[in-house]
Amino acid sequence: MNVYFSPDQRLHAPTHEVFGGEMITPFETPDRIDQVLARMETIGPVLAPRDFGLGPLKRIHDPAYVDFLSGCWDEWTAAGFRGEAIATVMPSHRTGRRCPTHIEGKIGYFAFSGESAIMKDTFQAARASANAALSAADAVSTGERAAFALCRPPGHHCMTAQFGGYCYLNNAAIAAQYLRDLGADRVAVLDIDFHHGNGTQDIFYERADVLFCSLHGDPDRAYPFYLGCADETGAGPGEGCNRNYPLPPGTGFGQWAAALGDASRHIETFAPDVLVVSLGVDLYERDPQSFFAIASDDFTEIGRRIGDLGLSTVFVMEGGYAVADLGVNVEKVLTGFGC
Ligand code: 6XA
Ligand code: ZN
Repeated sequence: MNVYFSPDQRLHAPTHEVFGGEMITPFETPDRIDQVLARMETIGPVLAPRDFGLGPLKRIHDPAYVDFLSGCWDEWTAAGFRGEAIATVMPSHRTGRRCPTHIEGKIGYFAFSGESAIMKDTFQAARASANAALSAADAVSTGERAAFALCRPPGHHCMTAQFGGYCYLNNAAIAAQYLRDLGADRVAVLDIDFHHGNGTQDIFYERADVLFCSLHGDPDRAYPFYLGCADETGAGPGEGCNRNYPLPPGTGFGQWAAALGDASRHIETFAPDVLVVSLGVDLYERDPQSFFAIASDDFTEIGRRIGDLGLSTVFVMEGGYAVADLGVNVEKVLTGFGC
């Protein structure tokens, strides 16, 4: 299968992340991409994404948010700030009804989580990452069985108008909407990243044309904490089109696969024209962010079971921070799928 990646995706490289009250070296670094690229020879050609412009981004994201992202760094430095741009003051529901003019207020208005920095080329890198997802969607819409978007920065936490969790544009949601716009009647998004895809859920929560299924660490104990419970099943026309599988610490392959089996039945009933997989491999037992017990060899079986759905499939890379094993685990999913 084709792999889509642009060197511009390396341009976002913050030097720090706020974690446990400390400034640490970020988990989400450009060298994650290199580990995956190094294993792509068995998968297929690595191709440069096409530039789709801002149109498909604004089908998902609020235009004011896209404008904020593109101008954030210039406004931050013009305000005299010298570090990377991070949100330290976020709106409460009672005060958050207008976007302030000053960038310190603006960045908090457009953030839901404070660990993620914006720097000079963050928007350019995030756009390139979204273009990779769009290019993979394009390939599948023109007849390829599957394609892999090696996205980075990742996307599934990003809301219509809020960044966080290392995500600045929601690549999977942008790809799903693009597939709808190209004529797919129904799109299913299966999110297997260790973290709940709160952004993707929120974006499609009231829609009946996009099914969202997510398997993840129980948000009672895991990021993003405030969404991802089993009783979040969609609303309005989208009632029943959102399925969450929060799983406890120590979850091994058997328990995880049972949840995948249930999600697969919902996907089969929904009968989508195409599947988008938010492919995080941070569910791995050696991942520093995971509390699951999923072994490296389990990834082959995970890929095989996704392939058994028999759907045209767009894989969109999300998290994964056990950097040494990252490429191998992604390769196992894609070879298990059968590329
Ligand atoms: C911040 C954790 C961000 C999680 C990022 C991720 N402490 N999401 O991998 O899928
Ligand atoms: Zn994750």
